[in-house]
Amino acid sequence: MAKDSGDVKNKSIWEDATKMIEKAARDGVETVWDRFEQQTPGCKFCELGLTCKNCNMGPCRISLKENGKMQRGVCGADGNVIVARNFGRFVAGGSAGHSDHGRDLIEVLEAIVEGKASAYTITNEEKLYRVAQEVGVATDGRTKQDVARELVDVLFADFGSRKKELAFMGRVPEKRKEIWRQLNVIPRGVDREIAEMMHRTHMGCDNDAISTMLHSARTALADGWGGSMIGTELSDIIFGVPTPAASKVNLGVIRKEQVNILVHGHNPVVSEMVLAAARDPEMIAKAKAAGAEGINIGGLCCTGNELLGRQGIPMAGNHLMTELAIVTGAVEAVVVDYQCIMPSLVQAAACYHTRFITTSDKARFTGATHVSFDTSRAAEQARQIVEMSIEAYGSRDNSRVEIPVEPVDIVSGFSNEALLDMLGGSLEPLLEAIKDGSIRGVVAIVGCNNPKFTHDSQNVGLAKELIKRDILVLATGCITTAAGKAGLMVPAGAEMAGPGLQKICGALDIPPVLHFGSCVDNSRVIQLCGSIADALGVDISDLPVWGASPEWYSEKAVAIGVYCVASGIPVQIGTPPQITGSKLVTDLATGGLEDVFGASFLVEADYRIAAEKMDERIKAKRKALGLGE
Ligand code: XCC
Ligand code: SF4
Repeated sequence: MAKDSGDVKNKSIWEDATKMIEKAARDGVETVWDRFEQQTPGCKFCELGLTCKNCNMGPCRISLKENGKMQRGVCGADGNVIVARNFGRFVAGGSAGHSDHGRDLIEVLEAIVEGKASAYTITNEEKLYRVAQEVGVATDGRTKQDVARELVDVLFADFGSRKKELAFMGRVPEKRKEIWRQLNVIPRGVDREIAEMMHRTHMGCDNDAISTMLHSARTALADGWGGSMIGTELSDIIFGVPTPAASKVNLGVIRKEQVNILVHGHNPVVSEMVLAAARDPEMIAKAKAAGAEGINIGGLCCTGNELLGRQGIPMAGNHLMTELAIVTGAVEAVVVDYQCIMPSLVQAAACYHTRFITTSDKARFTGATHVSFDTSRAAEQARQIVEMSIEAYGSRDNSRVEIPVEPVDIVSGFSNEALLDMLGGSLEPLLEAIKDGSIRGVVAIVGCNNPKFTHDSQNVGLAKELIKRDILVLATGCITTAAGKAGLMVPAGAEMAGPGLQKICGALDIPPVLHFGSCVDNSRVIQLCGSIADALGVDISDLPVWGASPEWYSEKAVAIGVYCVASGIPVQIGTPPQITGSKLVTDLATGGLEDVFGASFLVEADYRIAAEKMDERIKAKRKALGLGE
């Protein structure tokens, strides 16, 4: 993992990245790799999770005493308790991020129903009715307005304290629910579980590491089967269900002769409007009057994934590419909503003519241009943003522009609905392929980059290693860009797959790595696993499936990992979270959870070894199900 940071090839596997890292150095732009070096080595106590700042008798830090006994904090908390509390708050942070995003979509749907958001509409009525029925909203003979209004109420209630379980619990296989019942971790309310985690981890509350860890599971489940699932489903209802479409990926999607606007963050509510404004003939005419050939919208991170999946916009890059996209010198504006937006983008943008435009009052950046986005004025504000970008085009210095590569092809837009469609309306052909071993297993690789690894080396390495073994890969979050750049997201990418997967990809004309959306869309993955388990009459933990996040960095990634494990899906991660100071907690996460949830974490920094270990378990699970190889 540690590497000679002097060699640019150790920073990223991509040519577009390394060329822009070199240009950044020439242009005097500091990058994430520079700062990573300044911050290395990290604080040992923090790495181990053994620091506590939860009260003002501290801060405290724990080390092993000479006799091997753990020291205690001023209050008496030992290392196990401190590690579990820190981890619990980490999970709560991630769950809060996804779930608040989900809540924002309920508010948009409510505004649509109330006639207060004229720029938005219910695009997919069929899904509205289907989801409403699932959560117990009567639909017979009712207008879509009526149904949507009640759906809004049901989903808002999911955030509160009056329910015994969340609305989407009907999607959980009964066997899994029984496990949760026994452990008392059925999620009741999204905000409730998050708030309870903050409460439990206050000094003098939950002082039993295992108890805190179990509530981490409940909190994460409220994210996966609650907040994130609401985010996914309502985005589909409002903006449309993703369907397969061709697009392009890498920094080459930035066009020298166009006004380039990059959308970044997570929530499609703003970026969909910016895209609509950029397609407005009046705006295009203005761009032409300013000397450009047109307006180009490119995606970064998960807002990019949302728009790529539904609207087919090209994808400029993932997490560690966001600064480098600006370094091309050809970006007029970066328009952001929230999450994973490096504060450094303000400084990077200031080195060029680039406007850095924030839109969420929850995510303000000192030095940014802020447009306080209001869904009742969405169209007007989106046009304002596009106009600012056109204006910025006038001050672009083309002698500083360098677009390092040509873009490559990608097919995106898979969703459970699209998958079912391709399979002819039933999961049966997929189950058959799993049963006969053409598809030996399914792994969902979940986004993120982390400068602790050579950028995308693990993401791409793991995906390739898995498809070679006839394991279908579903990609969400930042790995989508990586897999796309590696040629794994076009049907021709199946050449790199094993013979079984190759055959299936050929028959369905699909890539071996399917673009499954943004990070909230891991809700699609758990739902799919639930459906497969139900169809086979087994528990999710019996399936030959895995989650993986080799280059994870964020609190949200840990929330996803925990809800996957608690749902019975084991998860590989490339680096451990800050828990290794507690043997109790570490053993639980990497083994003990197996007895509780039928799944646990595998920490493995080398994708080759990770793939081997994942394959071993897939073999064992297939055998237990009576399936051949
Ligand atoms: Fe963020 Fe979602 Fe991770 Fe990418 S993948 S770095 S969380 S943008 Ni979700
Ligand atoms: Fe120290 Fe306990 Fe306060 Fe944490 S809660 S800072 S361990 S005294």
